[in-house]
Amino acid sequence: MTLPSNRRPFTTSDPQLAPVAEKVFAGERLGFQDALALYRSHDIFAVGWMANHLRENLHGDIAYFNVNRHINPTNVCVAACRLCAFGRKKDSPGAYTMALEEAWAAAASGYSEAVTEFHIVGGLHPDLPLQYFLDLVRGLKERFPQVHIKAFTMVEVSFLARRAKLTVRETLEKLRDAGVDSLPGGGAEIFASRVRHIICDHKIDGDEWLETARTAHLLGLKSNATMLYGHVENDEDRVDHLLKLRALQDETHGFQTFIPLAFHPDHTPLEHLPRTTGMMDLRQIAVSRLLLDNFPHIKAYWQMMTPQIAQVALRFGADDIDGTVVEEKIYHDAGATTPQGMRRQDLVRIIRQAGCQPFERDTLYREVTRTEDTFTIAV
Ligand code: V47
Repeated sequence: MTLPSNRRPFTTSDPQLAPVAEKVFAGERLGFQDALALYRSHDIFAVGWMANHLRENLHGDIAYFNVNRHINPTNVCVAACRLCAFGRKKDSPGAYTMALEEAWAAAASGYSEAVTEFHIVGGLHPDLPLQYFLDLVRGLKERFPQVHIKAFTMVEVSFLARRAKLTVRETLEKLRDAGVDSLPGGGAEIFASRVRHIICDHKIDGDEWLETARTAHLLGLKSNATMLYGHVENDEDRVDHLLKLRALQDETHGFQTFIPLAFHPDHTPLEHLPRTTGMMDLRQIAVSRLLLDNFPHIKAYWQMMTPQIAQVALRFGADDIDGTVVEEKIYHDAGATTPQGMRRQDLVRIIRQAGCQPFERDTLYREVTRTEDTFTIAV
C-alpha cells in the first residue's frame, strides 16, 4: 500500500501496517493493537520510516547530546536482581562504597571538557543513611555550582524514604533542597508483575515506580523513563509498559526522555539468554517514538546499543544519543564492549555522519554554547 506524506511517498508490503500508517499520518494516537502490529511486522523499514517521520516533525534534523559524567557512589545493593551484574552484597569481593571525598574527586576526574550534568545512581545500600546522599549532592553543588545534578532512580528514592521513615514526597523535597535538579529514568525495567518477579523480585513494583515519578513531577522535578527489554518479557508486556508511561505523561508532563535499554546478560543469573540484535534495538526505538506521542525525546543510549546502532537509530525515531558518560559501570559489568566514555568531538562526528545537526544540550534541553573550556546555557 502507498500513502501520501508531506515529504516522501511511504510504502509498505505489510497489510497489517496500513491502518497504523493511516493513523500516524493523520496524527492520531496509536493503541495497543497498533503497537503489536509494529512489533510483529516484517517490514522494519516501514516501521522506521514512520518513526523517522514523527521524529523529523518534532525535531527536524537536530540530534541532541550532552557532556555528562556518570558517578556510581556504591555498588552495594540489597536487591539481588537477576537482571543485574553491577550490584554486590556488602561483604562480597568487588563491593565498594565511595567516601564523600572520593565521590567528589570522581566528579572532577576524567575528561577536561566541562561537564554540564552529573548522572548519579547506585545500589540500595543497607546502611548508608539519607544524610550521606544529601551531603554528597550538597558537596557537589558547592564544588560545581554550574553542573545539573540528575540523581537517584525512583527505586533509590523509594528505598531511601523507607529507610529514613519519611514519605516519598518528603524525601524528594530534601533531595531537591540539597541540589538534585532532576531524576534519571532507571529502575523501571518492565512494569508487568509476572516479569518483575523473574528479573527484579525485590524492587518496588511498577505502580510504586509510577507513583514515585508522579510525586517527583508534582514537585516540579523533571525525570526520564526507561524500559529494559530483551529478556523474558513479551510484546504485550512492552506495550503495557509504554502505555502506562504515556498515561502518566498525559497527567504530569514531567517526563523529558524515554530510553529503551537492551538487556545485557553477561555475568547475571540470566546469562543463558541471548543478547538483543541490531534489528530489535532499532525496532524498539521506532515503536517508542510512535507510541509515546507525548514524550518530547527518545534516546538511543550509545553505551547500551553501541555507537554504530545508536547512529542508525537517529533515523529510526531517536533524537538523542546521550553524552560523554566518561565512566560507565552498569553495562560494562554485564559485558558491554563499548568504550567507557566518548569525547565530545566523537559524538559530534557520529551525529553529523547520520546526516543530523549536532545540538549540545544541558539536561533540560537548553542549548549549550562553548568557548575553550567554559560553557554558557541559553535560558
Ligand atoms: O535501572 C541494569 C539497567 C539501568 C542491566 O535517565 C541493565 O538519562 C541492561 O537507567 N543489562 C541504569 N540493562 C541505566 C539507566 C540510564 C542510562 C542512561 C541514561 C539514563 C537517563 C538512564 O540499567 C537500570 C537497569 O534498568 N540495567 N543491569 C543489564 N545487565
